[in-house]
Amino acid sequence: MPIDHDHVLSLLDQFNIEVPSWGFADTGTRFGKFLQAAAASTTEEKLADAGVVHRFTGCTPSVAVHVLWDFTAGTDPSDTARMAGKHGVRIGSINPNLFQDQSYKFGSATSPNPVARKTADDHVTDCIRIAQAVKSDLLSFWFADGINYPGQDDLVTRKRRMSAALKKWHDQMPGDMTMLVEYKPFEPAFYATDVADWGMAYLYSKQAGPRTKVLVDTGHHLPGQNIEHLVAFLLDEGMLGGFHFNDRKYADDDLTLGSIDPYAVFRIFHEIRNASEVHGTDVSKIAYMVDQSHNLKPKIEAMIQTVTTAQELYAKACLVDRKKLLDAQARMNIVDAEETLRDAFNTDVKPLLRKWREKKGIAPDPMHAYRASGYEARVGKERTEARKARGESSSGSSYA
Ligand code: RM4
Ligand code: MN
Ligand code: MN
Repeated sequence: MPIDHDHVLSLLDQFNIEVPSWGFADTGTRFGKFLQAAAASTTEEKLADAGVVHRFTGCTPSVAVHVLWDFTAGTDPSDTARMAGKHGVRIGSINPNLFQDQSYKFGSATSPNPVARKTADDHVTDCIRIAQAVKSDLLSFWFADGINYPGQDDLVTRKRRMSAALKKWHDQMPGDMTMLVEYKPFEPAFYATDVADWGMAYLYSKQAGPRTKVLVDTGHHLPGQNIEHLVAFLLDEGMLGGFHFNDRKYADDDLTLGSIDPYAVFRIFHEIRNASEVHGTDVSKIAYMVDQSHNLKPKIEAMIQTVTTAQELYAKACLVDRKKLLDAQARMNIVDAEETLRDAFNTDVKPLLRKWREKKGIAPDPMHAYRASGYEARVGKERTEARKARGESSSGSSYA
């Protein structure tokens, strides 16, 4: 079947990806950080870098922010929104920080310590206020809550505490705000994590209220999990809120998307297109976000690579011949059905993407154009000077 270019081009128009502010800062592992001269230290620098990614890729109009790392207490959050606008982007999801305060040693929402629960509650109230001030309609929760040893705390009591907290926060949100619940099987809790998998996230979300959905971070699964299957399942239940894109080989590695298994990412996109085109599911509200930690690659290059890879794999999924697939499935011809997917996956979509960029008036090869701009070398010099002037050696604090 000939490729319907216009159809894919218009689907690409609707495919926006949110980049995380923390992806531009110096990060590392618990063994150490390797500093990059061009890494962003300040919120303004992170927003400027996000603006650069948007300028060269044309599909990252919003930036996810982490409340503790990107907003300063006592300052007006709408200043940050204005700053984003100045750099050609807007503030996207608001990520509360429920894991760094000392009071969270035994958890936040699920802690046996009422002081910790109150601190978490106050923080979420602040986050809702910040979201309103910056005109964001997405609150994205990730909990480090859990226990390290069997018997450390009562699992059912913790479940009830989580449920009650999420319900309260759901009801506290203005009517046009949605909250996302992210899950993760381990780390930092080593024995039992309170929101450990998509089943728990689904149930907590369901109980919290209709404006709560599940967030699938592709790195947050135990080895062997069939992610596209749970994506299809959540979509059909109207419970898929969004993604944190990254790739991994072993654990929550936060590598660039598609670096390890691009076919797996393609299969996720295939299920999304399938839900829309075969089952009529509304997929327009899915929040596509990147959650990566670029500790070795240059930050902006890693982000451009991720975003263009996501576009390529999404375009390939748009090319799956659904009629042919349905027909092969009806004939119970496994080989034909599978080949329909492989044909799309193996199609070279680079010319299509060049065409899309041409239409948008941006350079056909974003990485090449970015490198030619000399941005990294320039800000590398400027930021090193600025850090020196502030008496800092690295780009400041973040979790990794
Ligand atoms: C987690 C998770 C969250 C992120 C935290 C800091 O592993 O992926 O999305 O906000 O890290
Ligand atoms: Mn994540
Ligand atoms: Mn993670």
